[in-house]
Amino acid sequence: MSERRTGKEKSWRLCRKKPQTLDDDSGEDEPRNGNENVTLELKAKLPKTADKSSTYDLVVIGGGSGGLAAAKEAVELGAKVAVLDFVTPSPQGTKWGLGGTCVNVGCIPKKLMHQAALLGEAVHEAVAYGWQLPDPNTVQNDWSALTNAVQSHVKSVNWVTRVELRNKKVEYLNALGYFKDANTVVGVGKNGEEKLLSAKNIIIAVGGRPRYPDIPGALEYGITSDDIFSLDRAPGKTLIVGAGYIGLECAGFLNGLGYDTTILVRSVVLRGFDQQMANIVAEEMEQRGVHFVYQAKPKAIEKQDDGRLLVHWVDRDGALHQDAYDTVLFAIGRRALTQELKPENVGLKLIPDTGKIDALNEQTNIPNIYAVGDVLHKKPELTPVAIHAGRLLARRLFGGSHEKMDYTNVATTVFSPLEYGCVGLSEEDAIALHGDDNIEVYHAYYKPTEFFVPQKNVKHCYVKVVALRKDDQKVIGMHFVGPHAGEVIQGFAAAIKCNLTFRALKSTVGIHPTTAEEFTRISITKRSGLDPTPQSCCS
Ligand code: FAD
Ligand code: NA7
Repeated sequence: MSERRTGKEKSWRLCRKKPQTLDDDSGEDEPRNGNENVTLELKAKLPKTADKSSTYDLVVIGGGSGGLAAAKEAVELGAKVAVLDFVTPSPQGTKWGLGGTCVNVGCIPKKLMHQAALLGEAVHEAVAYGWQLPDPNTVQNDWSALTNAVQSHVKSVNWVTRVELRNKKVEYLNALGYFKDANTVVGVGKNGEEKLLSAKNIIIAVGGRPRYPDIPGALEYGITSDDIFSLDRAPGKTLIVGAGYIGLECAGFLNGLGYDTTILVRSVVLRGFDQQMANIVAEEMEQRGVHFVYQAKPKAIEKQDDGRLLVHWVDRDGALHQDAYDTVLFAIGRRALTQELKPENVGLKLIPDTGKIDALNEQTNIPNIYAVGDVLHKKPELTPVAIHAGRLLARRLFGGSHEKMDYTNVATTVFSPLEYGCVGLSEEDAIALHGDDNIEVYHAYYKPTEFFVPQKNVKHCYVKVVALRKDDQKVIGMHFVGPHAGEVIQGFAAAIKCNLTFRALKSTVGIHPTTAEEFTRISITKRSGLDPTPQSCCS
């Protein structure tokens, strides 16, 4: 473990020569595919490193959510830190700047596209509220304007991130890192030039990239979430392969933007999530026009003479089907980028198949090598998880802290058109863990006030609380399908962290009229068999 720095050393750090100037062209901030019109002109530069070798308290491989959080925290605590970040272009040639998945090809562009789709829906609602608009059915989204706007924002975040690293004196290298030995990382720049970085501690924060199925045509013609947010043409009729978090979200916003969208579901929707809630989400999406093909696996993709993609798939009975699409997007899970680190050079153990790292308290089997974020085995693949774990790890390494990351009760939200937020256990996991007799499930359908005037379908607005049956009924899971689910569930996640009981939830006074208050009004147990449908908005 690294020693802590004293206050004296800290002031030395603050006075030492600035480690970097942004004066070497990395070229990584050039416009992406089809976004030559991106207005923000960035002249970002790589730090000029005079030496071919340097020594650090901490080298972080991967400048995404977890790596940057750890690096910034470590530097605040007086450590000398370098971060390597490098994006290998996708098979379709898409690349991006500093900041990792969330900022460039994940949470942020996804939420912006989700918002774009919600606004399209709002146009129709606005008319019911008296807004005088052109016929909403003639209103269309301009894909190129949307991707340009999204990419402009992403570029601005890339830039701010680089400036922040410079200001905080974190040394940044646009280089692909691999292990030479347990204390040496080799950084390979774009031009192939190698730099050695010696480090007392190394954090692996390389995240993952989308997987492709091993079928003919997948790599040539398919795209993934790496490409969709900067696609240089409107996606048109789209097939999404995979019905996990990313597949459903992409299908949701593409359908909302007006594109004919189909999801190929191998087994179930949103595996790992509460299946009753997952099916409500899917049913709601289906009602909006998303097509679901269940129990189907892709077999091949061919390019037709007209440029469209002919997709062949097999159903559960082995029968073959085909249809033509303009875009095929794979969302079949992500691969950890650990093989590229040359783990064999240090004896780093990886989980076979997934390449993930099983690290107790983020420490790998090599004592001075740590890992945070999406590379971790059986940990939630979420940005705030990576950030929190990275920060706590840096505090333990350089700040004398003993606080460990708690990976339980992490809230999340699927940004499907009608969002699904949850925290804690699913109903089935709660039953598996505690037994049916020891679990009480409360549930209710509800009617958001804002849905009445435009006569929006309330059929799928549903809340569920999973509690233990004994004593004050500790709440162990909360599930919400409805508008702004993420905003609703976040505060309840804090309550669960504070050992929320059903009794405390029921004694909480709601805010009326909101959808979050439905959790405070919930009273019908599934066990009772009573109808959970409300008679009025205020019943
Ligand atoms: P990353 O952010 O992936 O960063 C790793 C970085 O390391 C990358 O820049 C990579 O290029 C770089 N790298 C890899 N190998 C090397 C190497 N050898 N040398 C140098 N650099 C390397 N999470 C949420 O919380 N909310 C959401 O709404 C959400 N939506 C998502 C939507 C999509 C479409 C996707 C794909 C993900 C989403 N996520 C969301 C997940 C979130 O993006 C990840 O959990 C998070 O980015 C993980 O952070 P990380 O630091 O582990 O890795
Ligand atoms: P997930 O959540 O692992 O979902 C992957 C989906 O793809 C899931 O429905 C799988 O079906 C399906 N899948 C997996 N392999 C195949 C193949 N070969 N063919 C067809 N379908 C397949 O991954 P995501 O990419 O959606 O999300 C990853 C994380 O990113 C997520 O946890 C968020 O936190 C952010 P299955 O259920 O296995 O049958």
